[in-house]
Amino acid sequence: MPVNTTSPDTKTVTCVICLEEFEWDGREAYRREANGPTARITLPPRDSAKWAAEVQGAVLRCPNEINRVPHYFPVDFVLYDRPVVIGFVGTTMAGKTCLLAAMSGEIDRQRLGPRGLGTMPVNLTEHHKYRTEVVDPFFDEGIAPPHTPRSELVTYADAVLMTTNTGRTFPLVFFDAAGEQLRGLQQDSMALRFLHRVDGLLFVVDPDLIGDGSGRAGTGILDDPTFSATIAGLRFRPMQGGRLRVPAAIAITKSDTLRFTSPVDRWLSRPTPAGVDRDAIRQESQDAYAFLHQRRATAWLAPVDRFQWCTLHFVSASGASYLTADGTTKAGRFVRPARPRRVLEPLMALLAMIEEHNEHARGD
Ligand SMILES: Nc1nc2c(ncn2[C@@H]2O[C@H](COP(=O)(O)OP(=O)(O)O)[C@@H](O)[C@H]2O)c(=O)[nH]1
Ligand SMILES: [Mg+2]
Ligand SMILES: [Zn+2]
Repeated sequence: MPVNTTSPDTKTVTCVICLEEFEWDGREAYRREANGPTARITLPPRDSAKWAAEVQGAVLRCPNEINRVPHYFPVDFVLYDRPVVIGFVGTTMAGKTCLLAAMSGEIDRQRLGPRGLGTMPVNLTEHHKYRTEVVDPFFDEGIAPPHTPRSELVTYADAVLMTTNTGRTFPLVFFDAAGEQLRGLQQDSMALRFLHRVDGLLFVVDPDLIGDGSGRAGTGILDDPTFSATIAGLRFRPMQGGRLRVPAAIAITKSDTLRFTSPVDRWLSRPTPAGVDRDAIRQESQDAYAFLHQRRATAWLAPVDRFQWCTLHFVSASGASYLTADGTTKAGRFVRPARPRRVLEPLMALLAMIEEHNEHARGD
């Protein structure tokens, strides 16, 4: 871009939908009309008295069209610190979609408030659609989020604008990195942008796939190839002593199925701490490590060896068991409305590690 057309408000911003970085002049924006079409507008200068009113509801158009369809996201997401990007990694049916819906619902219900984190309302159409179509039915009626077979390796899942009690505001963006088709990882531009940009990884472990420690393997499946593919894909990221400097957490999900198993029972019934309880995180990590190790689930423990910082957690997205279709019950629902257990613990641990160790997440 020629220098003389660059406005003093120009800055590099990140699209929260596809993670493309682009230059934004601080002025060009769009406004969604009632029925779809989006009108181009010019925002007044930032120091203008009209700015605050004009910026309400304004969206940016990302220059990176997906399948030739443009996408837009609220200006709010580029007005504060750069986004913190969290990726959910795990095989199909591991429980990623349910865990994400549980976390997103807990965040919307302000359950991070007592822990010093809040959200600012943003009119992100995608978030509202996700909330009304997926999160609310899960919380209100126990309807399982739809299982959607996908062709993409990495997909946008949800974004919120977080505020901390120290006055920081940043977009928190969730991506689903199922990697159901690992083939072509290096050619997929979305997957590459994600691997370059991701600030924290959440590895989702399905205890159903793991044996009970008596030598009987749960399903005979001894690995989650999405873990190894993601770790391999991150090899160009900064390392320290051979370990990746990207914070990671392992969430053993569906822990409601282990609620009578020690030590899972103790963790599931434990009250939520205020803020981040580092001693509790260390103890739970040790317990969860021992739990997986005893069951010879060593492949699922790979992140502990490969990442400089990795915590482990027992969580349940639904807090209740899943009903299998048997003629009387409809497929795709849990016995009760969702009552997630400890789903915010891995997120709190990741955010604390990111804050502490990731230079980028501290803002510009
Ligand atoms: N009991 C129990 N089952 C769960 C839980 N989360 C997921 N499931 C089961 O696992 C299935 C797959 O979950 P899903 O989130 O779609 O997995 P994904 O393919 O990794 O996104 C669901 O349909 C449920 O049957 C949970 O917290 N508790
Ligand atoms: Mg899914
Ligand atoms: Zn984009």
